[in-house]
Amino acid sequence: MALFDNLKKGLSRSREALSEIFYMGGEVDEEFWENLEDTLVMGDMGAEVAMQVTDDLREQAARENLRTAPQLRDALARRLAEVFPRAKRDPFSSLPSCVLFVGINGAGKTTTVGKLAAAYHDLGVRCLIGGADTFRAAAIEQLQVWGERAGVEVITRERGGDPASVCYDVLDQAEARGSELVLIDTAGRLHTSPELMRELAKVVKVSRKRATIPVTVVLVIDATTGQNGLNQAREFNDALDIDGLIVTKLDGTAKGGIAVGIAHELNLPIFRIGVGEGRDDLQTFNALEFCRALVGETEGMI
Ligand SMILES: Nc1nc2c(ncn2[C@@H]2O[C@H](COP(=O)(O)OP(=O)(O)OP(=O)(O)O)[C@@H](O)[C@H]2O)c(=O)[nH]1
Ligand SMILES: [Mg+2]
Repeated sequence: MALFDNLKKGLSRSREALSEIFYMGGEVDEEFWENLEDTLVMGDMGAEVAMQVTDDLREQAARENLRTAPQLRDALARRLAEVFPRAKRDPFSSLPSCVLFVGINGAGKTTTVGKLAAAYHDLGVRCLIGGADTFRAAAIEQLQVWGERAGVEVITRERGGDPASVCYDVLDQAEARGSELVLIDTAGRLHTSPELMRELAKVVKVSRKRATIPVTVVLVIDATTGQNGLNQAREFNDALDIDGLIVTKLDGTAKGGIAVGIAHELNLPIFRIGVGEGRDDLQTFNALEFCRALVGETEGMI
């Protein structure tokens, strides 16, 4: 399946609501614009983005005489795509690079590390996985399974080990081996726990200090958490100064619009998106493609 089809399939539930307003059967009238704004708000994009985008699109529609559903859809997708800040540097392809994955429990950190390791190993990049989730024994095993699947070595410590020390070891090893891409998994934690956030801040600090290669901190967010994802992102960003995002579980959620809301609110780039549990279900983020999949592009008149 082509990447775009895969993304479209994944976002089908998010798209349903938006699609409906393009099939009202009536005019592009006041009600249409109100419906559009409401639908964007309901789609987890946030009130500010919804208002701004609707106002801009309304002006554009008047100026350019846009009246058909395909024209309006296209303009909407383009306008929404502008909301996303562009990544200045992609930490997975600008090598050498060390990336720390942080986020709440179950967001998809370990899976994302596994998918990336598999993809870049296949491309011939010398990868190394660091297991700084020493909190659960199962976490180390899960990462090792991914490491075997990807053909990439995992460096970790026994359960209960200090996560910052793991990072130190991993970066030592990476340097000794000339690893090009170092992917470090951390333990999930609630953004509301100051103690655990301090521990993570230490992990980041130690890694930045030890590393001789650029260190990027990536927040992994589960799209299905909707607005709560936005709160998590704010707290993690305040505590750690996040460099960018990976949004997971965009397959089958009706809350895909949260990606727009978070990227806008925190002004952070999205590096990758997760669209399934398998090793190939991770895609490079393309704002326009994403917004087209979100808005839909079927034929039809309003
Ligand atoms: N459908 C879907 N499931 C995903 C995706 N990414 C991860 N998952 C699933 O989400 C669950 C949690 O993923 P993990 O990678 O273990 O999450 P984590 O952030 O490492 O969790 P903790 O280590 O407990 O904090 C697993 O069942 C994954 O298969 C995705 O993009 N789509
Ligand atoms: Mg994990």
